[in-house]
Amino acid sequence: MIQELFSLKGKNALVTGATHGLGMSIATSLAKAGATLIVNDISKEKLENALKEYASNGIKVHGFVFDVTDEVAVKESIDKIEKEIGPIDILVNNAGIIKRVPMVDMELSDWELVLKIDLTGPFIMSKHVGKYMIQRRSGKIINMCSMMSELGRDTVSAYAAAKGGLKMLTKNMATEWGKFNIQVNGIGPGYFATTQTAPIRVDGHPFNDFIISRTPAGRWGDPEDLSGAAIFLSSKASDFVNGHILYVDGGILATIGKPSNE
Ligand code: NAP
Ligand code: GCO
Repeated sequence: MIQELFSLKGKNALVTGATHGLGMSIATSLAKAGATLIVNDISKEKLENALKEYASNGIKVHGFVFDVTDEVAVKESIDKIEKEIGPIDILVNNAGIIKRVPMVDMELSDWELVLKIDLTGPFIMSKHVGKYMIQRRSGKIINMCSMMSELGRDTVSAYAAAKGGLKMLTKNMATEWGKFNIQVNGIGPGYFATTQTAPIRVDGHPFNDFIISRTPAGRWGDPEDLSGAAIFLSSKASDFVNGHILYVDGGILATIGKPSNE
């Protein structure tokens, strides 16, 4: 049956930073497609609250608290998941932060923190999950890239550098691991309504109006707009898709935009 191509029944999916925002939305979609869900966050309190929210939506979730940049904690958690829950078939490297500061004013510590979480975190996670996937000759990894994997904008130098690097890390992982039947791809969301973009999305904020005018779809993305891309890149339907960044952006990367008076 053609639907089987997109079924995740019998698969275990680990999503990092999945207590809210895009991570929770993607995790929920994978669960609705049949996956057993394992979610992570750096905050124990947020994870406990999120587990209740998942449960209220009828989704049983295994929760693991760890910092994706802490290699010891990551290895311990992944070994525990593999031993006690089962093989991690799908990894979504979603956890990430942003700092919006003009580069000349950006502290080195902020630069390093963004690169550490947004780029080194996916490296650490993928390295330790990938070892198991290589043994099994099977796996799906999705890296949460960004429009800033392709374009820059004022104040997000560290984030753009990290997400640009994540795009290339995705391609390199696809290169190294394709022969082990592991597909590594990215999802590149456009501008989505989450807590991360809340500061630039308030009504009347010039950036809010700019994004709506700059996006052919004429709106901010809703986290559920990522469901199809996440299920596709996690399922058999994408078994010959490797090293691809799937942009879900309402068309913003397709256009130079139009004059404001049109
Ligand atoms: P968000 O609301 O800020 O959520 C990010 C999540 O990552 C939070 O749950 C956060 O946990 C977690 N996290 C941060 N540092 C962590 C660490 N060291 N270890 C484990 N978890 C950590 O962001 P979002 O808007 O949902 O975005 C999710 C991903 O999509 C990010 O990678 C972001 O760069 C990317 N993205 C977002 C957009 C957008 O428009 N929103 C567009 C393109 C790409 P705490 O809350 O406990 O800190
Ligand atoms: C910003 C936004 C973006 C989005 C996303 C766009 O300040 O420009 O936060 O970076 O988060 O990455 O794809």
